[in-house]
Amino acid sequence: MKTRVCIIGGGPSGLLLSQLLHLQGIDNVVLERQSRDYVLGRIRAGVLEHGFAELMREAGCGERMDREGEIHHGFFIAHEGRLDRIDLHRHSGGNSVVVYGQTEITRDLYAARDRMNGVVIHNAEDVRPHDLTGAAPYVTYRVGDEIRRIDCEFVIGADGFHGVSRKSIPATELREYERVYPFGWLGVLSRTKPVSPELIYAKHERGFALCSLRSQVLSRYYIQVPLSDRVEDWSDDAFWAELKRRLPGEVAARLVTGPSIEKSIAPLRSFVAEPMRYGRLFLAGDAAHIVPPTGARGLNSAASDIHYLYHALLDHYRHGDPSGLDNYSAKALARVWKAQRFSWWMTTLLHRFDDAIPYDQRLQQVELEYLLASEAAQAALAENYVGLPF
Ligand code: RFL
Ligand code: PHB
Repeated sequence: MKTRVCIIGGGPSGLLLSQLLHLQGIDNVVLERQSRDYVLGRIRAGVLEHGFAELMREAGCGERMDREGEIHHGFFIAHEGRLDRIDLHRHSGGNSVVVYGQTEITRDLYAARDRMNGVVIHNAEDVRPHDLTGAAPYVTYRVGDEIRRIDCEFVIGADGFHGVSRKSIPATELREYERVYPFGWLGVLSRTKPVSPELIYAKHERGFALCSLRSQVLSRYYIQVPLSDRVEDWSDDAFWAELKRRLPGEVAARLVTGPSIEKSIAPLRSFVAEPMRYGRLFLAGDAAHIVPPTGARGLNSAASDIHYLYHALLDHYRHGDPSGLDNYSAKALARVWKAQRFSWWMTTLLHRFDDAIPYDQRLQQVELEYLLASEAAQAALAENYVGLPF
């Protein structure tokens, strides 16, 4: 097979780029290791920044998001038994976020790819990019016993943190920065009315908790757990009891519980690989960088990569202008590092760190006191949470 752009990974990054390029007449193919059902079974992000929502609309995929997604103008921080509200709208000059699940985003993107007869190849095994530094790269993959080959002009590595793309870059060409946190998030999805119309981020001596939602009948809750915990160790009852302990009394009292329809543990990690380009391979999204989910930046950072990459490829194909592609890595990384900083800050502010010395604990406490007392600090939080400009 021959195409212009071969995209490895059929998650939100890969599908969004595929859709945007196709609308501009730029031929592309998506190679996804898993089945579609598997990809749609992942419950991940829930909060989209304005720029991401705009990109979905530009891709012709914003209709259901605009109809079913909820606009949120603020969220709460729970601490010491009380709730304080961060007014995103007021502090960010009228900006807001959209609460709409990554699963729904992915579903809408797949539907759009189907409508346009976009080529998305599922269950592609042993995907491997080749000749990335030459003028004619190609990608091979296996279906059963058969090895297939796609010749292309560019390869996009949008295959997530565990994908093959980043690993195809020689170690001498890549610098990796990483921080692994000594805890994870245990997440539960339940068909219950959310405890609060807006998200609640809770700091508690027993550990962090988050009350989020997908709709007015679908709740998503998380609690911080040690890395040694396994999902099987947590019955639904144990989860609800622990979540309640970490919430202010009046919130816990109105929490509606029910059976979990999904339950999983996600480790928390910060990671950046530099540069995001190697020859004709361009990395995007989780393939190049990940953040702990506390600041809701992961998917949103993936979207800004796609925005830069899309425009760079357009300039290349429309005007023969290579500058966008040449500047892609530096431009994307400048924003990526700001998302890293914000995610690290919000994680450090709200989680329990078992190795914190009393001095650290006082600093964490005063950081929160300062935030809640300072309009300027809340404006900095709001500016980052709603998303820095692309
Ligand atoms: P994905 O979603 O991991 O998709 C990559 C795709 O590539 C496929 N793949 C391969 N395909 C072919 N060959 C290979 N060798 C391959 N290896 C892998 C995979 O099967 C997959 O389909 O990366 P992408 O597209 O860059 O999207 C990134 C987002 O998924 C991620 O950043 C967010 O989910 C992070 N995140 C959040 N981000 C937000 O912006 N807001 C949030 O509220 C938010 N909440 C979260 C989150 C992530 C979480 N977890 C579980 C890590 C909450 C959680 C709990
Ligand atoms: C979610 O709803 O899954 C979610 C929301 C906000 C975050 C992280 C995850 O910061």
